[in-house]
Amino acid sequence: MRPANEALIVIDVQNDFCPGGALAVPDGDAVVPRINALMDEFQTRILTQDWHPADHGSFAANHAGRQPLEVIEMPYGPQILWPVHCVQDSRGAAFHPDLDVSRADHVVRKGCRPEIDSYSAFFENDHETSTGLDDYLSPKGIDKLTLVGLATDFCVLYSALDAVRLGYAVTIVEGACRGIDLNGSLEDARTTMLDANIVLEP
Ligand code: VGL
Ligand code: ZN
Repeated sequence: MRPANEALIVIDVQNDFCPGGALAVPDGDAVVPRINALMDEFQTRILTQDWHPADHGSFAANHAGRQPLEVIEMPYGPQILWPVHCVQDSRGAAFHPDLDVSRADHVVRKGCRPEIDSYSAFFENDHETSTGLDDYLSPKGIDKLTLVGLATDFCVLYSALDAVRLGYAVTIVEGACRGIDLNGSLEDARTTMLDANIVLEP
């Protein structure tokens, strides 16, 4: 068992990010057995859930004439437009049925406001609006995080970078993550992670 200062953060292991889902990450469901096994090792286990209203601004369908994967300028910076995914209370937003959610200590729902996307488990994409996760972890004396889940090059990456900024020591278990890999974003994400002193484990 890992010491009490460590937590496992499981990012967005939801149906829509798995094969057959609206924003399927190749081989996304393959992370589930490994993540269930990792949950045995940690005393604190957090799940995040992408949780968008139907009128969310990250959906291409909500911008006339726009297609998924086009980039638009939002007040908080560039926004990649996505297919409609993880709509609140939909089957696509539910956790993968084999993920052992019963062992989660806390669930963070993010991307709930129509006007702003949230890749990170800690802050929305304005890098200011908190999800409350840091307020949950730090009073428990947790200062070391292991991140796993979907997608490596988006929500795992941004969560890890914010965690480093907040002062956590961060490890990503690459074997328990899968990426979207848009125009080389997976390799770029690895470089960014290593530059930020994030430990990459196989
Ligand atoms: C994600 C794109 C849009 C993710 C969420 O979980 O990585 N990616 N929403
Ligand atoms: Zn999303």
